[in-house]
Amino acid sequence: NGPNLNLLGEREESKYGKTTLDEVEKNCLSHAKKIGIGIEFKQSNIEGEIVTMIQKAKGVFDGIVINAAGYTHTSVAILDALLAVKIPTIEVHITNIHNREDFRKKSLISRAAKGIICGLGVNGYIMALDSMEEILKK
Ligand code: CA2
Repeated sequence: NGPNLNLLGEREESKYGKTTLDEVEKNCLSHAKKIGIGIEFKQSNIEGEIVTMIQKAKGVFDGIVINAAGYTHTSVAILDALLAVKIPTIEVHITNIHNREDFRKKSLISRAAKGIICGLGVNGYIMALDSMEEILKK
């Protein structure tokens, strides 16, 4: 989770919903347990920290689910990190980035993603876990 997602459920509720990031984390942890996968849930407002998280995932995690938030549209560094680690990646967005401002329509990180889930609210994270479990099983 990228910048400002720590504000989830506290501001801009009409756009991003009422669920807090802590609640999204709890829901993901309990769903992961249910489908038999282990996850770590992380957030940073700092681009370089996200790059480091991705680099450190190599050899530790089998998959990455990422909502890079505002960095989705700007970060060559996050794209390069995802391309470098070659870990199956699913991109998630709470909102439909294609029916918002033009600058949100382009995701730089999609090039490294197996698939994208957007516009389905925070339930997109749960769907991404299910899809990741399917991908890893194959
Ligand atoms: O729809 C998404 O999940 C986004 O990744 C959210 C980003 C936005 O820049 C992307 O274009 C689409 C923004 C995350 C900021 O989240 C906030 C939550 C509550 C209050 C303010 C910001």
